[in-house]
Order: sequence, then C-alpha cells, then structure tokens
Amino acid sequence: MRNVSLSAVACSFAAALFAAGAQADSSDPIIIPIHNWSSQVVGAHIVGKLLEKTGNKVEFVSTDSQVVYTSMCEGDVDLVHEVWQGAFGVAFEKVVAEGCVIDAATHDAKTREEWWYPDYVEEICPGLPDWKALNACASKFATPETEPKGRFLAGPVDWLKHDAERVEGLKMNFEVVNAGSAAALWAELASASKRKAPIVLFNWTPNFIEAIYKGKFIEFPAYAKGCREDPSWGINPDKAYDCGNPKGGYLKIGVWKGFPEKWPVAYRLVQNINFTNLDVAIMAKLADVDNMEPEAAADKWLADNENRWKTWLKPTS
Ligand code: TMO
Repeated sequence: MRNVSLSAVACSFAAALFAAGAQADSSDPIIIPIHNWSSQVVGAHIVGKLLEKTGNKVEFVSTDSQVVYTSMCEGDVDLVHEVWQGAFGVAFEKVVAEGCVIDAATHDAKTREEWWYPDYVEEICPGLPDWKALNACASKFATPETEPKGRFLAGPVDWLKHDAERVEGLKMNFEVVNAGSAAALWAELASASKRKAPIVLFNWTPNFIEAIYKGKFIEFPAYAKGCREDPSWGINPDKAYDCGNPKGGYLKIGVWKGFPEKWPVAYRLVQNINFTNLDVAIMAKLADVDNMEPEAAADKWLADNENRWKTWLKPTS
C-alpha cells in the first residue's frame, strides 16, 4: 500500500516536472546531519521522508552542530533543517555571507535558548528571573566542583552558547559546566526537582520540557546584534556577549549553495517546509517522553500532519 501511494506521488511529481520542462534531480543522495537534541533527530527523519517522496535518496550523517556549517560550504552536507538563531546564528550567517550556504526557508517557529530554572527556585533565590538577582545568590547554586561560585549547567559544548563569555562579560559569580548530552541535562533537572534543589541550566523553547516542568528563562540584558560582535556595546565596555540570547529567535533551513541546481524538485519542497513551535515541541516529546525511535516518531508526525505536508509537496511554478 505504502509503495503504491509513494510512487503515485513520485509520478505526479515527474509529470509536473516534465510539463514545466524543468531539469530532473540528481540521483546522488541528499546528505542530512543528525545532531544531539531530539527534535532535530526526529525532524531530520521527517525531512528525509519528505525528500524521498520527491523521488530522492537521503543519507544521514552524525555531525557536530557547529562544524556542520563548514561542512555545508565544502559540499559534504546538503541541508540543515533546524538552524537555531541563538546557538547557530553566528556560524550560519557567516557562511551565508560567504555565499556557500543558502538561507532557504524560515519556519514559523519562534525560538529561545537561554539559562532556565524550575519555578520552585524563586523561593530559594528571590528576585528571579532577573540576572542580577540570580548573580546575588550565586553561591546557592554552588557544587563541590564550582564553589564558591554557582554552577550553570550548560549544554554539550558544540551548542556553543558563549556562556563563559557571558559570565565574564557580566562579571557573574558562576562557572559554566557543560553537560555531556541533552539527556544529562534532563536527568539533572529531574533529580534537582525531586529534591527542590537550586539549579540553573540551559533549556530552550520549543521543547518537551515546558509540557512537564513549570519554569522560566533568566532575563539578561536584551540581545542585540552588536552585543556579540562589538565589545563596546552593552554594560561592559571591554567585552562582547554581555547580553542574553535572542527572544523570538528564528528557526531556519539552510542548504549547500549547489542544492537548487542539483536537486531542483527537492529544493521546491525544502522552501515549503514550515514547522511551528508545536511541531518542534511534539518532535521532542515523541522521542523524549514517548521514547519512540526517530523513524517511528517521524512516521507518527507525518501521519498526523498529512494535509500540511501534501501542500508542501505540491509543485508550484
Ligand atoms: C540548539 N538547541 C535547540 C539545543 O539549543
């Protein structure tokens, strides 16, 4: 059954293609990276399955989420479908400016990646979510490893949040400790929550966490582009990164510059793909809460959203 409907889609595509007199897609596989947070892994399989519906082959490679932008420039990776402004904006915009990566689409999802705490921490540290209030009770977040400084539990290093630069820029009494994985972040959150122990850790939205824990992001001085590039910007005249991450940040799709020419049919689909906040949160939830394997989670999302992705696949001239 599945093969029949797939080939039907492929046929209507081929027909539209020939009617338009356009070029056919290359038979080379489209290389998609797999990163280390769950919505991305599930979404990569969703995007992969959609690309297969255009008659293309896909291949997945596990890739560092910063190095991937260089890999795209070198033609080793073809498509990144979750470019988070907070984590990857700097790396992404650099390769777009260089002309080797195309800013192919912007999802409706609005993102935020930031220091975060579960609500009970407000009783331990009054004045939150203001960063100065957090800093004033830094020692309450200390661990044997960091004392007398507070511990900020950051994500894996490749998410490159510039937390250490921010701690320095804002002269905070915190030490940044990187978790080895996203799962390690959630395990520490679960354990601290059970004991109502102080914790401040990296989190983001959309994510499955917001469905399970009540909590808030720390409010740092508001993000502005100059903050990351220009030391003189902001409250510390000598240091960059003396501000928070973007609120309402973008989530984009980037492709290697040769993509539109090599896979023109696939590229039309890519430009139509559009995930909302709820989509990304559900992708994370299917993996992290429902413990589904990425492929099965992707199939579930596709089954639940058929009307939408069918319009994404419709050829437009
Ligand atoms: C890129 N991330 C969503 C983990 O911040």
